[in-house]
Order: sequence, then C-alpha cells, then structure tokens
Amino acid sequence: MPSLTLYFERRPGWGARIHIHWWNTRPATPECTWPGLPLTPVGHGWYRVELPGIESLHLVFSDGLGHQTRDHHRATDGWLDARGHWHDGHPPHLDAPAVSRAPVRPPLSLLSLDPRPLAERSDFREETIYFLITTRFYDGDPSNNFFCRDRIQFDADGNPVDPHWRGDFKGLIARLDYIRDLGFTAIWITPPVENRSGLDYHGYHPYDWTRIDPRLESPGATYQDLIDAAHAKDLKIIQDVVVNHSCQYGIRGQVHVDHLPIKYYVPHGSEQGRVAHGPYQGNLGNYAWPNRDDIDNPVAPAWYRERHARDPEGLEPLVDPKTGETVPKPGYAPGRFFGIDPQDLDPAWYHQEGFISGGDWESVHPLQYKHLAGDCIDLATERQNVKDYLIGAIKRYLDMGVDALRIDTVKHIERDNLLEYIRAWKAHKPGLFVFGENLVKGYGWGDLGGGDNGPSQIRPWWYTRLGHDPHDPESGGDSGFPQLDFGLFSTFRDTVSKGTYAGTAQILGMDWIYGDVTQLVTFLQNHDVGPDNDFKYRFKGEQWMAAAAYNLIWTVRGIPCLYFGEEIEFMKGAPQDVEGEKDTLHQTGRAYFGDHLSDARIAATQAHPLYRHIRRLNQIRHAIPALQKARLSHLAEWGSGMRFVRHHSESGSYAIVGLAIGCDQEMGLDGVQPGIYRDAVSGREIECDGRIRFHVKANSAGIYVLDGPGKIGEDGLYLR
Ligand SMILES: [Ca+2]
Ligand SMILES: [Ca+2]
Repeated sequence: MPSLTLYFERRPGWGARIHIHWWNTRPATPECTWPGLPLTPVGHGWYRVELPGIESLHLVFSDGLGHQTRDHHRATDGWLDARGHWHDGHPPHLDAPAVSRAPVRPPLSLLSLDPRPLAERSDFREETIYFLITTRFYDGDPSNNFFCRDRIQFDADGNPVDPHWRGDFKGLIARLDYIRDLGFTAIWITPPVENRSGLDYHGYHPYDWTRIDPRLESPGATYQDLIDAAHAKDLKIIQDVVVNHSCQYGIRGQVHVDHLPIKYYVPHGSEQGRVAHGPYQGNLGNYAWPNRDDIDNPVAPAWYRERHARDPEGLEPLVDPKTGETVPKPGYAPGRFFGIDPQDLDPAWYHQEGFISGGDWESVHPLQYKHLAGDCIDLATERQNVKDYLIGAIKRYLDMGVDALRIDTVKHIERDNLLEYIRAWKAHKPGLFVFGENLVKGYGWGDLGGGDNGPSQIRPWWYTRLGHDPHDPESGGDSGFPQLDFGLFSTFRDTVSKGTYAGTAQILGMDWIYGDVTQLVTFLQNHDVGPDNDFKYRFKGEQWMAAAAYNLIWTVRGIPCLYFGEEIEFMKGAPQDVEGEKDTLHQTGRAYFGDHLSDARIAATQAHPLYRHIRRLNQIRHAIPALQKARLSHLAEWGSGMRFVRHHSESGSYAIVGLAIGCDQEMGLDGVQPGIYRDAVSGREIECDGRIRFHVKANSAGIYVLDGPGKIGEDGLYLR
C-alpha cells in the first residue's frame, strides 16, 4: 500500500494545533472536510502526519486561527520548514529520532547500587521520592498525639481511637532505614509548619510559617533532628510549602481573622459543659491547651486575648462585638466560630473576592483570587508584606538543611507572581530543586486542546514556561519550576488501570510543551488522587497492573514519586480522602500506616512483591544516568507493549527500554547506536549493529544499556 509521511514546522505566530487539508489525491480518496486531519507534535516545533493509501496530493497546512500555507503538491515523504521550503530528508535543525551517531563510549564501570553520598548529588533527577503524610506514617511518641475536632473515630465502647496527629518526626527518624532500603533517596513530607483548623493533621492549613507544629516534634526529634538524621543516611528532605492560603484564623503575629473563641460554641440543642466528643469534654475548645483555646495571636484584639488567657470552661458571658449577642448560646452562628466573613478580612493580607464556586474552577482570575475553601483563605500573594513573610520564613528551613521544596495549590497563584517566591528561594540556596502541584484531571494541555475545558494559564505546563502566549508553549523558555506530572497520571485511568499502555504515546508525544520534561515529578497516585474512575481512590487494579505502571514510571522521563503504602497495596481501593459526612481516616487512603512498620510486622511488609519490585526499580534507575536524565526518543507504543530510547549525551549513557503489559512482547528497533548491550533486568547480552530485537516477559521490562553493567538486583514476580 502506498503511504506518505509529511512533516511541518510551525511558523512564527501560528497556533499549536496544525491540520492538513488535501484534494486531488492519487488514488482518489473521499473529499477531505476542512480543516482536515490534525498533525501530531514531535517536538522542536515540528509536527507529523501519516497518510496511508495516498501516493500524491495537493495540500495546505492551517492552524485553525486564520493562518494557512499556500497550496502545495507532494508525491514523496518530506519536511516543510517554517520558511516554506520542502526537504526530502530532515533538515539539520530537526532533532529527528534515529540519527544519533555519537561515538560509542568505553564501558561504564560497574556502578554502585547505592546512591552517591548526598554532597555529590546536585541534580535532583538522580533522586527518587517517597511521599508521606508525617502524621499517618509512624508514631514514635504517643505523648504528642492529638485528635482534631472533626472526624474522630470511636471504637465499639465509644472511646476515641486513632488520633489524627499520630505519626511524628521521632517515628519517621526511626523508620528512615525502611525508606532507604526501599531504594528512595528523597522524602517529601507534608507541611510541617504550625497549623489550625478542625482537620489540620495534614499540614495544609498553616497558622504560623515560622514555627514547626509541636504535634510533630519530641525531645531529641525536632525538625532539625529529622533533617540531620536524614542527611546522615544520604536522604534528602523535601518540605511541602503552602503559599496560596492560610488557615481561617489568620497568621500568628501578622494578621488576625475576626471570630469568637471556639470554647464558647454550643451546638443547637446542647448546653455548655455537656459537650461529649472524644477528648473534647465540656466544650469544643482545644483540649490540649490550658485555657481551652488555640489562637494565641498577639495581634488579636484585646477582648480576644483576654479570653484566651482564662475561662477554660467557656462559661463567662462574652458579647460578640460584631452582633451584640451574648455567648455561650446554643445554636448561635457557627460561622462566628469556625468560619470567616470575606468582608472583614484585612486587605493587607487577604484577597477580598469571596469563595470559589461553580465555573470559577476553570476561570483564571477567580481561581487565583477567591478562597479555595472555608479553611483555606486566599492570601494577597502579590503584596510585599506577604512575600516578605513567606519568603523569609521558608529561607530559615533552607538554612536548616532542607534540600528541596514542593509548592502546594500552584494554579491558585498567578504564575509570574509565584515565580517571584521560587526565584527568591533559589537565590537564597543555589541549586535548590522546587516543584509544584498543579492538579488537573486530564491531559492538561489547556488552550492546546486535548479535551481540556480550562485555559493554559491554570495548567501545569504554563508554570514550567516563561512565555505569555497560551496557545504557544514555546513562546517562552524554561521557568525552572517543574510540576507534578498530572497529565501522565491522568492517562493511567484508561491505561494501566485497564491493563494496557494504549494511549501512553499520545501523552508522551506532548513532552515538548514543558520547559524541561525530564524534571517533572511522576506518580501513580497521591494523597488527593488515584487513577481509577473519577480519580479519587487508592489504586484499585490488579497487582500486575501496578507493577507494569511502576515499570513505566521508573523508565520514562521524569522523577518517580511513590505515595506511602503503595509498596504493599495499602488501603487498596479506598477513597484517598474522607468522602461521606461520617467517614474517618481509617476508612481512607490516609489510614495509619505504622502498624505495618512495627518491629513485629516490618519483615512481612518488606517481603511484599511490590516492595521488592519498587526496590529493584530504584536500584536500576540509580545505576543508569539515561533513565534519570534523558528525554525519550524512538517512542512506539501498541497497547500491550511500548519501547523507547533514553540517550543522555553528557554522560554517554544510552538505554533501550521495552515494556510489556498483560502478555509477553517482542521488541524491535532500528537506527540505534551499535555496540554491546546488557539488559539490567535479565542480564542478557546482545551485540547490536544498529538493529536490536529482544523479548520481554509479561509485566516486565527490558532495559538494554549500551556497555551496561549487566543484571542489577534480583528477579522478582514481575521483573524477570
Ligand atoms: Ca505521635
Ligand atoms: Ca490565590
């Protein structure tokens, strides 16, 4: 069958979606309706289209925004460059696959399976990340445990169990060896700064950025102790940072948000002194503080500070200065205790535009200037006092030795505004790695299409770039602020969760939209999302599907990140967060993990097939620079298999990867570097003259490394 393959180089000012329209084909084909067939981006501004069954045609390319080429005629494959000239072969500036002819390097020495000492690791792509919610990981000190007001779990006898604040730094320090044995070299912990809200165990409701929450620390296990202990084991600490919002009670020492002390709240139908809610007895004030209050803000008004210092029972009448009513009074205005009034916020610190609702979620300005939730109050991040406070507070943790930062709720802050913060921290600690969370359930191409309703300005790629054209990622260079790879994650719902890789090449074909795709942080799930159904459950699929997912994540571009518990299918299928009104954490993906890390059970945990699998993937990735740092080339994918090349020219590291899911697969590639290849999985050696053929077992991988060290690690259920 005849076939034509045409390439098109996007012209200055053109949009990113290119179509080809044709007529007068030979042999004759049905009429092509405008704008015709979309082209596939292949990077560096080039697009490709394959036209099976066509020998010759007349054609134009267009961008759907009013730009089109003149009429062309073509009867052979060709490349049309941006100046309008055809080339029969690729023009020199197209980084086409299969043309690399770099000299074969001398054999790599047998690399240590242990990661290099921390001091020698300045490129974060050498790391892999273990992400944990500190309070749910491992409890090393029950004396700092604490129940949040909301979502308390009671046992059959009515006793409160499973305090939300349970795991702590002492426990984490005690289990650093577990994370290290699993092969991870960096630990991302949830925000450690002091929090306030009815459900703040995860750290995303900050009250004081300058202090570490005392519910995480113990004598001998402060934040500094954690950082030092991690470094002593060559592990890096990634601190999670909230920039977008504070809790609903303001910021200690900076700004107060008007409300009444919670100890004066009495639910409708109850009376003061009769509240019975776990450790909250008598009233709902903070049971761990002597005066049953928790807002010790020196900038609160005098009447508030006066009550903070006494009357723990909350019995003495207090006049609400806003309404003139007197509390405690059953059923009186819960919002005066637990909520905010957007009208009353201090404009020096907070935005004044109310709460996000409905269509705001896909609209740039409201998404960035309204409050995310009742306990996430939108900071005026563009104001100098806010910048000074947040930037200064985090610099102190960098001085303590924090190695990297993860930024929360990125899309809720305008990019150029947020980059001011990122740059200030990077200037303070040169080489600092900072990545962001821009949550999207979908490809996230924004104005580039792909079924996306939202604009580019709230999508991950936008924050990795500096340009200002939402239709053109290449209108600006790399911002130096990579993101969690929600685009790849979103495909897992329809790929690995269904036992196939089908569609993976489509998303990896868009790698060019990111500033530096090799710095994205890749993952199967996290504390908010999972790849099944509507993206809210711990991975539900079969174990072999998870194994095949990790094979993909650990061998494609990006920095792999595992969410704690994945290694044993912990809470498989549970919602990542509480769903119904009455759910408690033990029913969710945020259940307490520490029971699996006890001295009695840790050996069983470490024997889980996925634990062994992930451990080996980490060993392999740490030994092969191309798997850490190279982009993809030679990419092909056919559902039950895929293959690609990772070539890191700076180190000379070159790896050919084949992945099989569901059944065994035969791999074949042409145009690869000749030489001796050794499979890091099976140890098999192949002498290659530019063509390579190899077999991959179901749910395993072939990782053929040019002049490679041979087999790395031990065979398991899936890598074999
Ligand atoms: Ca504890
Ligand atoms: Ca905001």
